[in-house]
Amino acid sequence: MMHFLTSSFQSLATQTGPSFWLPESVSNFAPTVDGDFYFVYWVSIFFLVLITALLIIFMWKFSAPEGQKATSQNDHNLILEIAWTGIPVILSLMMFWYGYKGYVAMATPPSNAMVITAEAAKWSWNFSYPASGTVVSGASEDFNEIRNALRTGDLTAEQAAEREAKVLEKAGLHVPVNTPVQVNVLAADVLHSLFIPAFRVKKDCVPGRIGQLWFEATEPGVYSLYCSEYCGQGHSAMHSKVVVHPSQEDFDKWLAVAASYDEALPFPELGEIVWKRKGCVSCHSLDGANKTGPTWKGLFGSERKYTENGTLGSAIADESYIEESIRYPMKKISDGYTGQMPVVKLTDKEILWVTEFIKSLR
Ligand code: HEC
Ligand SMILES: [Cu+2]
Repeated sequence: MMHFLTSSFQSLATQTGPSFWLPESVSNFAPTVDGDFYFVYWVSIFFLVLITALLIIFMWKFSAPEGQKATSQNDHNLILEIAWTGIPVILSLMMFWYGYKGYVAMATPPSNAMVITAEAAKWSWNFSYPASGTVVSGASEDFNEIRNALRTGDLTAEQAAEREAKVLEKAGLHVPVNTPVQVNVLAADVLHSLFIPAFRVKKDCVPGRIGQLWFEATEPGVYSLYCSEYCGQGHSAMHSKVVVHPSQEDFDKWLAVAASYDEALPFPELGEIVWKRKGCVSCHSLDGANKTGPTWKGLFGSERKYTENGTLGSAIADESYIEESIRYPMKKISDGYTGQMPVVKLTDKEILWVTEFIKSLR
């Protein structure tokens, strides 16, 4: 009977498109999670209706004329009491059992899963593919720009989709379809949480701890991914996309492109790509506006005041000052800022390009 119940609730949930309550349902876990949801949902509706209806009927049926004292003929009914204790206990245990079984399945990634690391930092994602050493940006900033332009009418839906597709050529979380994927989740600074609604998976990113989630995407497409733990000023902008590729070959092709820099470009342009891809964009502006970190406009060659080990100092922002600021962000803290810059591991080349980019903003 239990099996019959779950499978009938699951069949309610087998559609892959979004439903009234839930988004698209496109992972191995989605049908079971949705089945559990609808089970709890219909049990709640059933009792809400039953209890409310009885309440109203009894109020009407047993009301006495004004002034008459209330009397009760029945103060005890064994069968009724067993029923209203036993049925809820059985229902709660069923809910616990389905939840527990689902939790165990979600907490144990298969050993043949493809491993990806997702690192959350204020306020963007980085995805790395250890098998190939590739790091790819979550590109929150680009997606936000597109979203805002769509809202203000500067882009049509079609143009926005085109721009988004362009960003996704290099950014976002990419996975092949029908392949178990294990995502190790890290946090560079504060609590974040990785949430992919269409897959029904979510995992908190806790600094100093390696969390895990896994899934198998069942339908090629592009789905939302975002942070679901309030993590400060830029929290609502911390969203990205999951791209499910129709085949392993298609995914491999993407990975080769995403990993590469077009090194024929001028250094400042490569530096601008690093600024976006490695998340510097969320704290450093190019237009003179100070965000969480100082703007890069006019930074190069200017005199910087800072605190190092509690003592004040100053220096001209030259190549070595910039390199040190990137490699050891907590060493010299610029005046007017707090030590909020994460250690972002850049290659020597990337540091060179970023430096040239900052130079070009003089
Ligand atoms: C979470 C916000 C944040 C991110 C992301 C971030 N920074 Fe910073 N950055 C800061 C803050 C805050 C400071 C000033 C405090 C300090 O000196 O550490 C700073 C300072 C700097 C400085 C020194 C500027 C000065 O005035 O002394 C450089 C250079 C720099 N960051 C480069 C980078 C690069 C390159 C990246 C991307 C790989 C990056 N930052 C990512 C917040 C951030
Ligand atoms: Cu966050």
